[in-house]
Amino acid sequence: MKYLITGGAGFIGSNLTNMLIAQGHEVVVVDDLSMGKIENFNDLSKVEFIRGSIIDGALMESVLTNHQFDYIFHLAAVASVADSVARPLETHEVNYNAVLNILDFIRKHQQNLKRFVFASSAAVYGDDPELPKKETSSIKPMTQYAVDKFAAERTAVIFNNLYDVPASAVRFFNVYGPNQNPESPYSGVISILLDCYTRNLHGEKIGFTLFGDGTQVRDFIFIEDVLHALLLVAESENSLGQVFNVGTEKETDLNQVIAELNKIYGFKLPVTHEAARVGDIHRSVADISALKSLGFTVENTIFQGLSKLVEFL
Ligand code: NAD
Ligand code: UD2
Repeated sequence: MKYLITGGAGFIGSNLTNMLIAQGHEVVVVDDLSMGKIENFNDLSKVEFIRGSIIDGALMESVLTNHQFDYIFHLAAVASVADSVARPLETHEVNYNAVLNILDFIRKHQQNLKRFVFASSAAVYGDDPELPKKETSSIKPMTQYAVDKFAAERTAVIFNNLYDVPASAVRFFNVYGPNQNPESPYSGVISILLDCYTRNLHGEKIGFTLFGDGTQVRDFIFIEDVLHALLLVAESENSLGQVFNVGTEKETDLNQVIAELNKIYGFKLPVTHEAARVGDIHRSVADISALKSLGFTVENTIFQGLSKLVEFL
């Protein structure tokens, strides 16, 4: 099969690319390397890598006219909520306008596509007290990031319904695993934490900055489970035109994550507290009944996932 993965050099995209390549598929990646890294690929010689931005319409049109894809995973985005708060206009260009453009090229040029899968986010639900979040829960975006993710997933569904572009969307909760770039201050909290532990192990005295009191709750899902969910959604007939939460249905607060990592590493990480981030959500946990109806099961608890990740590093 032939796959296009936008954002394929990033965290989720590179894990997906490496898995598909290992299974013998052809993969084309478009990534501007703003967050992703070439080194994330296990074997660059097997990837058709195109360095460029998804907001470059001419580039995307040429990619979508020169290849016929079986599956497209659209993962490229300004992927951080905090980054989107700092750069709302750029976020909108990348996270919404580029998606509309790509869907329109797909409508014109990709007649044999089996599925376009759009990476949306749990951020669309906002901080509404109703938990767990179902796909039918109220949508209360609190940032430009969340507004654009919701708009783009609706556009994907509309292109499915009006123009027969086969499309589905997934709302990721908090994904963690190898290749999550810890260098950006906006990276996922688990990758930042692991970077702090590793640097302390190597003799640096690095403290972790905890925004808020650590009682914020997330539904952390390990990358292996996410890849499984992505393939299920892409390949299932019943997922056509639908949106799926991708989480574990388990709540973990940051204090628990730090306590577990202190146990795994065998020392106590120094922590300093700062005010909660603007736009931060206090509690987030998924209802994944819809994903389970496609045959999904969660294989890794947060503690199994963290142990595997620490071993991998
Ligand atoms: P990531 O930042 O590691 O990956 C995104 C990739 O997109 C990067 O490689 C980056 O270089 C690339 N990119 C950014 N702007 C681009 C542009 N204009 N043109 C081409 N490439 C561009 O993030 P990730 O965690 O792998 O997230 C993948 C997708 O999943 C994103 O759409 C993100 O919003 C969504 N998501 C992730 C999480 C999570 O927990 N990681 C949660 C919810 C949603
Ligand atoms: C994640 C996704 C985001 C969006 C959202 C959906 C990442 C990087 N971002 O945002 O794309 O889809 O989920 O709800 O996965 N924190 C600290 N110290 C740090 C870094 C973070 O205390 O150095 C806190 C942060 O304030 C937040 C929590 O950790 O309360 C999780 O932060 P995050 O950036 O990992 O993820 P989140 O949920 O903001």
